[in-house]
Amino acid sequence: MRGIPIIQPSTFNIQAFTSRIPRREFLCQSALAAAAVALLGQEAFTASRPQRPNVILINADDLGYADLGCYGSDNISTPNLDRLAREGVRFTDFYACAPVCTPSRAGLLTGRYPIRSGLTTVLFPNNKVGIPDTEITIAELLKRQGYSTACIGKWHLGHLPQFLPTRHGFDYYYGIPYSNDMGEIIDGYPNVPLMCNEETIERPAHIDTLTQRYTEEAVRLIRAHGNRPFFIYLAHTMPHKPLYVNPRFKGHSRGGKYGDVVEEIDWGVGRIVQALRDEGLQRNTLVMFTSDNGPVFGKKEPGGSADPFSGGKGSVFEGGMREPFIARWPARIRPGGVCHQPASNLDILPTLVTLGGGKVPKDRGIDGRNIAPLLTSSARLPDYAFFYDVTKPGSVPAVRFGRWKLRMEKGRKELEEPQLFDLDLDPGERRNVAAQHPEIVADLKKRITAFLQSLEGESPLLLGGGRGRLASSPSPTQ
Ligand SMILES: [Ca+2]
Repeated sequence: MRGIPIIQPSTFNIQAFTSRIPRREFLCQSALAAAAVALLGQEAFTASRPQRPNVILINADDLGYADLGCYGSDNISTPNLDRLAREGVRFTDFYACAPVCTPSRAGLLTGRYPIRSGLTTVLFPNNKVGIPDTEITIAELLKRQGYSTACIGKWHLGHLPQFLPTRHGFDYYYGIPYSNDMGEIIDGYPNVPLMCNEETIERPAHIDTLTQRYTEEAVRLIRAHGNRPFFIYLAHTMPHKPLYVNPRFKGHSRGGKYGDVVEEIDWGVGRIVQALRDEGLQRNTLVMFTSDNGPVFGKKEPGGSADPFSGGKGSVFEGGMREPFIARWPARIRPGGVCHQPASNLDILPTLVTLGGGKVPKDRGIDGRNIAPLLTSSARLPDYAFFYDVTKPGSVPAVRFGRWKLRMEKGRKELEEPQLFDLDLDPGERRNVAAQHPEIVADLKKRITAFLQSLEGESPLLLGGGRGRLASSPSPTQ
């Protein structure tokens, strides 16, 4: 690990790893070795479920809808992601469930709107809260089906031990526990820890090489695969600001510094796909790529693009929550598909759990649905309502059903009259057509009311709800 001193030694809580740490400086390598043992599998994988895929779920941070070549970027070159899309399916109407990091990731990993888990606002290093034990993550559900599980990258669902990935279904963790801007600058980097399992192994994390190191960790785990299926959740730290550029990629892109960091992520995707190919795993590995929320536009630093949408990170305009989503799985997904049906990162849990041979929990509200038919065929699923940024009790800022979007708020302020947009004709949400379609407005309002009623009795809000706390936070960004 580049000879950087280890700041905060402690012991792993994961029993499988505890006896395998000979020396502190080899912490991560030995944890990797232990993870490799886990991936090799102590229990024989029964051949009764041969079609269950390995899964690599890549989640970028603050990547805009239009920041990839296959989503229209003309100055950022992403040949590996473009190829992933050509060889799989690309969604045009895919949403993150929230426009900022923590709630979006909570929704992704639990399949539930953030208000259900209480993870409704961005967590900061001084927060003492995190993902509740009562939540069930994708990793926990896949683990029950015999999967080996690893989380690489930004977690952001609580940095205290009881909230870390290793306590929520992941056999292995390597990454930063919150955003890369959350700390004073030391030695040129924000004072953010890089962790391996529950140890800090580098502080401040040298952010400029994290994309590369995350990629190499994923590749090492792939190479250590055994007979058990695996799930790797790779949550890149970039292109969340402050942007740090790997020297290898400096000046790489026509899209400037921002383009450089996106192109490095793309390079990493290529490395991972190549590793799958080398190991003979590419046919039955489902690789998914998306982002947690929309772009931050450049003032001090260049930012991404959400064209043709309005708004960016933090907004319930489409630009804040509409994201790229690509899925490639040669065994089941035919190449070259483009899906226009709305879907969201809440759907990933039910989809993966079903493909993994499990069942979604029945004892709680799961808001996503299994979208495997959209991945593996040209079928349409029945339309259903997607609610934007469900993080406040008693209201939602917007809902989408089919082509229609009803917005109840603008800039976090409740509108006197809701506004209706036809996203097929007006993706930039510039023409309010509520007056022309009162029946659609009424129908969508009814859906909101029914949805809010269905949430009654849900878990109490962990963080107090709303964004007031976020707005008053002294930390630099979300
Ligand atoms: Ca983010």
